[in-house]
Amino acid sequence: MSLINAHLAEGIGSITFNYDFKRNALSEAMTGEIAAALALFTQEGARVAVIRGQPGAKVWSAGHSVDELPTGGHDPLGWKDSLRMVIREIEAFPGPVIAQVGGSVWGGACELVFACDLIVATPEATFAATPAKLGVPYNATGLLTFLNALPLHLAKELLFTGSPMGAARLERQGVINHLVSAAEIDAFVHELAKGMAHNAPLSISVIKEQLRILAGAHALSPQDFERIQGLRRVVYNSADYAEGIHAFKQKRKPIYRGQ
Ligand code: KFV
Ligand code: KFV
Repeated sequence: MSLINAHLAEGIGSITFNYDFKRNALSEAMTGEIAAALALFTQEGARVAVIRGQPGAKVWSAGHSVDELPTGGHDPLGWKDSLRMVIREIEAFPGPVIAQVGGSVWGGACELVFACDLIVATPEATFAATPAKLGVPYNATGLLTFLNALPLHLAKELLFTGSPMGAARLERQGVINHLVSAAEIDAFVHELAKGMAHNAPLSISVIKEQLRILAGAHALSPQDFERIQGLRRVVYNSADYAEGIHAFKQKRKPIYRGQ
């Protein structure tokens, strides 16, 4: 069974999540299919990609597959982690990627949306960034995605509370490009995509890559990098991290002790 539906027409590639029984969690299999679809779209000369949920789905995506967050001293968000890989594929896609969002968005799926080039959401969509609910030490490039998409205090509120934030508030802050009703969002996104698909693709792809490089141009000394990795290691080696993952699997509230 396919976890996504991929479709390419008029230079617009669309990826529709089809993994509702696990609430479109971004498992290795799921992110692998997204990456393969983006690669196929690139090969077929697609100008724009759209990532979307099924119409009417209550959950857009439940985020990283908690089953695949490693315990036992391994970095949960290392270079080869499936979420990290799919974020890089979205950034590397040579045209605009539009996130078309309805329903709730959780954890790493918030980052996936924020990594897209444009965001169109229904007024009912919500975003909850939940690493602090699970005890996960988010990684530096992942936080940079938040930092480049949101004002600092809004990013902190999302990450520290782990509570759902409504799309209207994010639209007012310029995080979401457009709020469109569920009845009209398909047609709206199609028009938006079509407009960009008719523009010069080389101009767009090089501007996108320049913006990525410029937005990521933060000098980090080897010492600071090692400090960040060391701090994160303490978190993923902690009893709290193991507790967060176990509690999720046992469908109960975690008890955190700060160690
Ligand atoms: N990973 C793995 N399995 C998941 C999952 C996830 N993130 N989210 C849901 N599932 C499974 C769940 O265990 C259940 O499986 C099925 O999907 C339906 O979920 O085998 P089972 O028991 O049928 P339900 O029953 O929970 O669905 P629902 O009552 O509709 O609630 C939906 C939702 C999204 C509110 C709930 O599933 C939920 O809270 N999911 C976790 C959301 C979350 O905190 N995600 C963050 C994951 S960690 C992350 O992304 C990162 C990078 N980070 O740093 O924290
Ligand atoms: N460069 C050279 N000539 C220009 C020009 C421009 N950007 N914009 C207008 N003209 C000339 C036009 O050729 C015409 O000359 C006169 O100004 C009046 O323009 O010798 P002509 O034929 O009389 P119209 O007739 O086009 O005026 P109007 O009907 O009032 O329309 C105005 C406007 C602004 C909507 C239209 O001229 C237009 O679309 N201009 C081009 C707008 C544009 O795309 N600019 C971006 C340029 S490229 C750029 O800035 C950069 C850095 N970039 O990277 O793309």
